Amino acid sequence: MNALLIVDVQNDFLPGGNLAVPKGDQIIPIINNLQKKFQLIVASRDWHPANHGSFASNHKKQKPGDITELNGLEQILWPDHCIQGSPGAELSPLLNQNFIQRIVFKGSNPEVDSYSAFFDNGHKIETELHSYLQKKSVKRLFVTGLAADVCVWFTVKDALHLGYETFLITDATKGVNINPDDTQKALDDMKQKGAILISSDQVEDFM
Ligand code: VGL
Ligand code: ZN
Repeated sequence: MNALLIVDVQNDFLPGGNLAVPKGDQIIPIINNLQKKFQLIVASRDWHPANHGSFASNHKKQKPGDITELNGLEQILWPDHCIQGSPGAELSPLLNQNFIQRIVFKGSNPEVDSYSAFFDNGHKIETELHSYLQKKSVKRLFVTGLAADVCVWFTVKDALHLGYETFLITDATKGVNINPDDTQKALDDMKQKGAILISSDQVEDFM
C-alpha cells in the first residue's frame, strides 16, 4: 500500500502565522492535487501546550533562534506556535481535509520537542503513526508538508529507519531556513540516507 503523509500544514507555519515558512502556501494546491492519486492519506499536527519548552517565551532572556538544552537534548528555541486549540494550530482551510483518514498529534509533552511524526526528538515515545501504517500494510510513504528542514526532515529520517520506501515530494515541501542553506542540507541528507526525491508529476511512476 502507498500512503501520502502531509506534515504540519498548519496556519502557524503558513504566511501570516507565528512561525511562517516562506511561500509555504504554494505547496497546498500541489498537495490537494496529489491526494487524488492516493487511497490512504494521513496528516500530522504540531500540538504544543502553552508552556512548551521549545518556546523562547518560556525561557528567561532567550529569543527565537537561540540554542539551549532541553532535558539533555540540544533545542532551537522557536516563537510560540501551534498552541493546542489556537487558530494557528488548525490545518490550513485551503488544505482539502475530506480524504485525510488519520491525524497524528505531536509535541504535547512540554519537556521534549517532537519534530518527527513518528517519535519525539529523544526517540523515547512513539506516536501511533507507525502502528497505523503497519496495520494498513503501507510499504511506500510519500512525504509532503512543512517544514522541509525541520519536521519533514526528521519524519523522513525516521521513516527510512523504520523501513519504509520513503519518497520526498520536492515541490510539495518548503523549508523555514533559519540559516539560508538549511533546506538544501536537509534534502541532501535525506537523499544520502536513502530517500527518493521526486517531483509531484513523477509520483505515478513510483507507485
Ligand atoms: C516545526 C519548528 C518547530 C515544523 C515544528 O513543523 O517543521 N518546526 N515545530
Ligand atoms: Zn513545534
